[in-house]
Amino acid sequence: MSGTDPVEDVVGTIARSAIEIRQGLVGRRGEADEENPTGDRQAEADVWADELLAERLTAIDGVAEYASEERSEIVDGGDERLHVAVDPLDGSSNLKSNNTMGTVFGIYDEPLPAPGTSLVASGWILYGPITTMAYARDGTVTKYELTGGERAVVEEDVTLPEDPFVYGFGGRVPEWTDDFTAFAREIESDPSNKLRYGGAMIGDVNQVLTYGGIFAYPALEGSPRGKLRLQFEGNPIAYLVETAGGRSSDGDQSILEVEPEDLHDRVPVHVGNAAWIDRLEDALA
Ligand code: FDP
Repeated sequence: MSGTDPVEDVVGTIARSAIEIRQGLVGRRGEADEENPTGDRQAEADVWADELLAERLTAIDGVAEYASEERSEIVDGGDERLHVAVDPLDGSSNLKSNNTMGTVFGIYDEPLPAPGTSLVASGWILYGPITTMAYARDGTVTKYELTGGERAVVEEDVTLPEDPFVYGFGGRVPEWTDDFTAFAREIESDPSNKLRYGGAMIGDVNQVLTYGGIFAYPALEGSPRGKLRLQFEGNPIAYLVETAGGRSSDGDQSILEVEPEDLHDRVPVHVGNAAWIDRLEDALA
């Protein structure tokens, strides 16, 4: 496929495929007999959505590489400019209980693994009661509703609301560090703040984009790099939240500044309103 704007071709293809992915979840809710490269058990739908996106995205003129959380090797698309990293089904452990999930994408202009500073666009699809997309490019975030092959703009120039009040923190509480626990207790102790945690990063980050607040999957005692993957999850959501006027942090610096060593690197993730991420970094310092 070749249009005049390969970034737009990639995003359009993901948006159209998302409708099919959503429909294709029916009948694919079982477990595959495999683990992904970071050791998570894969659902049948993870493997299927990954194969569908790999085939479609590498067929686009302008796509040099396709990489995904669900496969160890990068798929080579030829000598082109864009390097696409995807989490085909984020939160797929929610499939069994029929709860929220998403598809996350980052479009880099450097070979993978690449730092978040080389992202040219990123976004996510949210499979909620309806299917929506949040998309960051050229310094602006747009929200869409996806129906059939179409995408309809519902909000342009999206920014995080000024008065944050939702929070969602992943990882087992006994495994949080003392400093993170102290920060979480401080946020919880304010009666105007509310817990919003659904177990799928995209659902939880979309709460923050909608109402203002913070989402974190922090460093854990037994897992100092946390759980979430830098290329496929940390960078794309950091890029979008920062474009919407928020901040991201690995505990110390913007996630976008983290230099990757391996395609499947993990990173502690904290994203949200700047004032809360500032407080978090002070608490972890
Ligand atoms: P999942 O394993 O279901 O795909 O990175 C994946 C992710 O879900 C995130 O969407 C979610 O925020 C996190 O893992 C949940 O992890 P825990 O099971 O440790 O709570």
